[in-house]
Amino acid sequence: MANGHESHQGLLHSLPKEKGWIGLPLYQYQGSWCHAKGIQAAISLQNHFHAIESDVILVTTPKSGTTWLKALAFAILNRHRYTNLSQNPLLTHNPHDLVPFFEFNLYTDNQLPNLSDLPSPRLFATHIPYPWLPESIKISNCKIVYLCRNPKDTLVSYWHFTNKARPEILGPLSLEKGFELFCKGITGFGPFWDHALGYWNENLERPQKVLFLKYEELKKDIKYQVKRLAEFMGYPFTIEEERDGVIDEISRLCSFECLRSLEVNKSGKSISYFENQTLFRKGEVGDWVNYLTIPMVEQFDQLMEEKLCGSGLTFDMYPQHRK
Ligand code: PAP
Repeated sequence: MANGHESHQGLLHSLPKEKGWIGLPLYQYQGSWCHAKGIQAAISLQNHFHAIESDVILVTTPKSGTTWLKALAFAILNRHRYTNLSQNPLLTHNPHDLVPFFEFNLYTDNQLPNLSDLPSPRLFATHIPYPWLPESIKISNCKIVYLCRNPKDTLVSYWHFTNKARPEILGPLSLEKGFELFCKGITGFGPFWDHALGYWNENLERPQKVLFLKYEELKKDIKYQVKRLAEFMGYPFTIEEERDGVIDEISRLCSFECLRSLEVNKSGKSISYFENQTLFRKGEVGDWVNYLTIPMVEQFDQLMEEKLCGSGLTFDMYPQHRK
């Protein structure tokens, strides 16, 4: 395990490197692609983080609904503190400011956060692939919630987002180039397939430990998925809460339309230098049909078949009737 600035630089020099999407290089570390700071933070996390049983860890690949999942988990776990909706911090804070990322916030730039005073249950988020998680997260009884999104929409969302974050001097990244990188697995914390399958397989083996959610299923029936999430985290809704419309309230508060309309999400920055408003683009299933060409779709479908064949992991690619 690397330690200190020099050994980190030494480690980076030894790794395969590719030009990333936003101008920062991505390095291939233990099978996954990541920017230099993310690798440093992941190593620091492995060395210093101690999970406790009540922790809840939210995991996603970038652009698969992280902001939504953070809002939902925060609203569910804190619902007794903020019974008056007008006082809910989600109305005045971006979800990324309420649920910290291990790699972008807590362990970035060699910080060693003191997490022992955080109220229980502690809620954290990460894009880190399963093999990079600290042992204490893997072996303790803490809970992992994984949210996945169909890879075509994830790719299109990632492409839009990174183009907004690219320095002007580099000009926009073409969709053809983004498509090529995504298919080669070169995305932040990618390959997408390995990331999703890492958590999918853990979910199959230990469903009490890892909950596997899909963006498209949240879109289809948010109330059912909110109930599922609350039960899994150990905070199920009571019959009275259900009767009083608490699930509806949380679903509405965390919806794309509601979050996007809030002042706090129209300006300012929460993750690194990314503008909050870039986190709320379209929020739909199936937007990829407006971008990918027929040859791209054919190539992608073949790749998806190869990568996911036999795993049991499937995705809805088109919008479905909502409940
Ligand atoms: P991150 O990984 O950088 O945090 P993340 O939140 O995972 O980003 O992804 C943003 C996507 O989720 C955007 O998708 P789009 O580009 O296809 O529009 C964004 O619109 C969508 N999104 C953000 N909040 C919500 C929400 N509350 N409900 C549904 N989709 C959402």
